[in-house]
Amino acid sequence: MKKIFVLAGSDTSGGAGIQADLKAYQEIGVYGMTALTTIVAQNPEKDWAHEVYPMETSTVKAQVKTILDGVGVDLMKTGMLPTEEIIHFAADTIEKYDLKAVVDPVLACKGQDEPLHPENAKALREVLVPKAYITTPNLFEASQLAEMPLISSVEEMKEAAKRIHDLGAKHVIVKGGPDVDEQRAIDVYYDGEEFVTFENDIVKTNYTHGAGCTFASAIAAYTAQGKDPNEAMKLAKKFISKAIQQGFELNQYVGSVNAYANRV
Ligand code: PXL
Repeated sequence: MKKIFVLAGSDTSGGAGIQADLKAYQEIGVYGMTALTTIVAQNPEKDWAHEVYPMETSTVKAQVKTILDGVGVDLMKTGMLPTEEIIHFAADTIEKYDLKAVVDPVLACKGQDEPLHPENAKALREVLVPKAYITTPNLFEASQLAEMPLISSVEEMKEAAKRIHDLGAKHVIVKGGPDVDEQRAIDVYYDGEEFVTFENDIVKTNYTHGAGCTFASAIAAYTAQGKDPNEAMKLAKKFISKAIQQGFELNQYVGSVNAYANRV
């Protein structure tokens, strides 16, 4: 059994964050271990506003010690990292244990185009993304990492992918969205030599909570199983398409993707 260590936040509502990782790993057949960096709660009295409760850095470090000194892993994956200190710790961990890392550079929850903390974008750009084997920014995150205005075309996605590769990330996957194309789900892959563009029809649904996390988690799982990044991305794209097709409502505010869809 291949093992992945996820350093990410808990999405209390269950579709994104560490919950998305564990569900995707279970479906794909990889063993997941988690070090929790922060807890995101959603407030039903405030239109489902996301409230973020970071963990103490010492608590994060204790979990990482359990996993890396106590067990050992084939791959590390990062998601929401709430403070500069934890971002630096993630980068140091990759270095110290010589890990292959999939970095999902989470800056905000869906629909919120303000980074949780602007200094985190800088730390991701300067210390963590340069150590990534694969990084998977969405359009907003890619624009922040590449220091570009908000991306709205495939050409700009490619330019951002190139700039992020120049930071040091070996493989860059920029996840598309309706700001680029309302009909097609377009993702751009770049490895420093060639661009590969992946396109699917967009599934008309609002039940997409957790889509970005689940896609990145599936890429991590296939990579841990030995697939190269391009192949991992193709398989992950199939995985997330099915999960989106069978997304479902949680409440009046949100619906989640459904990783289980890949079994049926
Ligand atoms: O989708 C980004 C994301 C990542 N991680 C956690 C989250 C969210 C969005 O809700 O809660 C923990």
